[in-house]
Amino acid sequence: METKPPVPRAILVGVQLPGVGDITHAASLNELGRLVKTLGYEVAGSVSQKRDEIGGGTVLGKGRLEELAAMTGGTGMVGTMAPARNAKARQRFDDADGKPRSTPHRGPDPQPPRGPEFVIVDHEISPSQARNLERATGAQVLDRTGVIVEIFHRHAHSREAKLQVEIARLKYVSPRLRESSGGGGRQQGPGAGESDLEVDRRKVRDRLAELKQQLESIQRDSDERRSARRDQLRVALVGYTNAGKSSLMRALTGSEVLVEDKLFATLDTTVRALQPETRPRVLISDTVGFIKKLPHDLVASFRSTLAEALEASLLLFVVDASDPTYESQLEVSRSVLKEIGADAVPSRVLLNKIDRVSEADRAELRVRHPDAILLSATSAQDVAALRETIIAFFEASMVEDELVLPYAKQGLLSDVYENARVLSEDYDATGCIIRVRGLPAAITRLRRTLAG
Ligand SMILES: Nc1nc2c(ncn2[C@@H]2O[C@H](COP(=O)(O)OP(=O)(O)OP(=O)(O)O)[C@@H](O)[C@H]2O)c(=O)[nH]1
Ligand SMILES: [Mg+2]
Repeated sequence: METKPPVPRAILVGVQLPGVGDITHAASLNELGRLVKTLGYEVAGSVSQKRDEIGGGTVLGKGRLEELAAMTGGTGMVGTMAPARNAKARQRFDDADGKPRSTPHRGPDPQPPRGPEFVIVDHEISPSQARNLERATGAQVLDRTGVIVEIFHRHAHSREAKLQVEIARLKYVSPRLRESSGGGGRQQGPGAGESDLEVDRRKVRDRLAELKQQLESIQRDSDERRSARRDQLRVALVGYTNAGKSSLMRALTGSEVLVEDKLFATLDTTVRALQPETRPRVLISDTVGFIKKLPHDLVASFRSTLAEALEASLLLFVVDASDPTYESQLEVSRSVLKEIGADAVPSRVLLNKIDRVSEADRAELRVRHPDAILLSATSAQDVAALRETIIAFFEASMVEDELVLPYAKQGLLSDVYENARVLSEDYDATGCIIRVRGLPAAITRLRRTLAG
């Protein structure tokens, strides 16, 4: 028999605040469910309540809290008499009769029946609210930020992304550190006089400083790489998570980037040349996706990953047009880009996954977004048309000019071919006279290299 660990189960908790419509509220909970599934948990149910604010000790009112506790097998009580969660030897209760299902400390139970182990709140909650909810439900409590940070943690591949996520994670975890339950708190030796909690916090601070230093040195390298690409033709695919950025990246560049029906499949920026290659070539970058209520620290830490987008000449805003909340996704993407200062870059909206949209809805999309491009990443024809649009965009800002390549510098000819389109080559006494078409900045740089 297979001995796979059981899939953890989670109950979602949402509070519908004044001004938030039913559809938006439901979509947000639905998205939280997808995030939770991305973590590998099963969604076992949800509890939601209309309230004026998220404030208050337990997020939910008393009645809803009891309802939630009944689902997880908790006591529903927050008082200090209620047992705080203890991950290893937690007492589990049957949903129906409230009796313990297994006696703790009796060794592994082969198939212990269990209630959902996680309660996941669709808002950012305070450490004390989390603690109270844990007491009442007997489950481990995470909020939306915690889930996103955890997904980022699992999906980060490059060293830069890993460092960025580790920083965001420590910033998230440190205020949630609490006095470890195991005894005294005071200790001997270095750091004597500090409580365990103070020691933990100091370790976190030291680690954060160390990580930031490492990140800065990596970022210096990638800044250099980026500035070397500055006068190249660059397009960044940006937009909401799962919109199809990586699918378009694959289709446009023939690269094997990861495409998955998961939120935050991509965390690292990938840069590849548009295929079939153009002269000068166009570089496309695939970027990390955005999401509603993206934790601020993550936005800040991904600023450098998104610097790629900032320096692009053209942003392609990818939107999943088959998603009923696509308008708000577009809004979120715009506001994140504004936050990182990329709102001045020329952009085009790509309404993707149009193959899933009915003819009537397509007509409406065209009316609402007359400047947008309707397409499907799965259609070769649509992708070819997008390629033409990209080329035309750059073509419009290109100029024709003449460069002189002295005979002594023939080695630089490949540099010219890389960065501009060569229209003709003529030879005279001074060297090679090359007529080129390219971006003004690229031509200026080439002229400087050839003369210097
Ligand atoms: N039907 C249809 N599905 C698509 C289209 N484009 C992408 N998908 C699917 O949508 C899912 C997400 O696609 P990705 O390309 O990974 O999306 P992404 O924007 O890179 O997502 P993240 O990296 O998570 O931010 C995958 O299951 C794709 O196969 C499309 O035009 N039509
Ligand atoms: Mg992706």
